[in-house]
Amino acid sequence: MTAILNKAFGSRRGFLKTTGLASLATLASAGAVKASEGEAAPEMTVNTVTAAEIAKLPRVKQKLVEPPFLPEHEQVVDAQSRVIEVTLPIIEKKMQIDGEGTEIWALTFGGSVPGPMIVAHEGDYVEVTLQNLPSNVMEHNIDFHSATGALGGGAITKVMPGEQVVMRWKATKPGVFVYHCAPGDVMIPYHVLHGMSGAVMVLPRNGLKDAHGKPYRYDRAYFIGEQDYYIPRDENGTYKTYENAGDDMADSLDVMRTLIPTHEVFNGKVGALTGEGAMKAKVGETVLFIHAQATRDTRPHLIGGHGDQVWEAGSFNDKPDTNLETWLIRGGSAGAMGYTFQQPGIYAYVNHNLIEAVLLGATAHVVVEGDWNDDLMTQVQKPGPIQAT
Ligand SMILES: [Cu+2]
Repeated sequence: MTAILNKAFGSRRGFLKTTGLASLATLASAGAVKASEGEAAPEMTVNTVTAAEIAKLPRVKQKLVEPPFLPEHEQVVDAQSRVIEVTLPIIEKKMQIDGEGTEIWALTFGGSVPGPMIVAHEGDYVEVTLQNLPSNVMEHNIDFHSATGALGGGAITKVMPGEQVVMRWKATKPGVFVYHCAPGDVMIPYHVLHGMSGAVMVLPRNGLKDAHGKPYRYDRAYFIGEQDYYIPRDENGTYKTYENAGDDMADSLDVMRTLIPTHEVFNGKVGALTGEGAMKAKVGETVLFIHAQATRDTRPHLIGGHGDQVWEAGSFNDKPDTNLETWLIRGGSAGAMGYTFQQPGIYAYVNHNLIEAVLLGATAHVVVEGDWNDDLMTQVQKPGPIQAT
């Protein structure tokens, strides 16, 4: 782990300077960096000028909502940076993850898997109040891939049950990004594979641009968080249940080591985004789909549609790819795809590893209303007996 940190931060010394005193203690407690190697404790440096300037910025309270929905936001804003305030409660809760009643003690940001989307604009500050509810049993933190320094904030946000911490990061890079819990060592995969990830969208201040550099606006946006689960089975092959959060630790780490998920789902459970939960759109509307997977590669595909504009790796500074049939979301990243619907009907939005889509659960639906376009497709002849030609 120390070697990994050295690589990431150039040197251990540089890393410690970056993260400051508080994180030294938290990292030492996680066993990642030993605090007793003779180095003086680094001093916390506070840029008072910047702090004073930030204090004068307008503040916006963003009410987070359960995915697939996004919080209310503007696509285009003026040059004035804002401080976006969000409160993110951590909730450990038992959840059913399929139609057969399979359960997991999920570890969640905001009570949902994935955690809620946070939306900001480039140059804004995001001020996060992270609350570890008193009813929880585990220590948690948050690593924002959109943030710079201190393990994405993981080093300065460790909170025990009953505690809260407030941290602020500057949105310097426009794009879509994963955030996740990363409390150290085996707890990192354990927490993330129990649901503890979400996403951030940092929009350019003047909004998105398409592949030709023209303004690109969406009528709706949805957040699809894909989650792999590794549920332990008993000797009869039945999925096991546990009394408390964390009780499945040893068993589930054993299943994770196989790298074979028992479930691969969108938004927490099999069928979360089908039927009542299906996403909705109208013919002619442009819909932005943000797709995140915190650990595993996935390959979204809209059956019957296309990826008109695809920011596959998630950076809005990059020119989007166009007219893709399937795109890749690297494990540990988020990507965005915009599509203008041309036909009504029920579209399946899937992970095009079809085993994962159909057998493991990675399928969503988009119900689209509007008029059918015969020019784009029509059934020339109904099914009937084969005729001689
Ligand atoms: Cu956690």
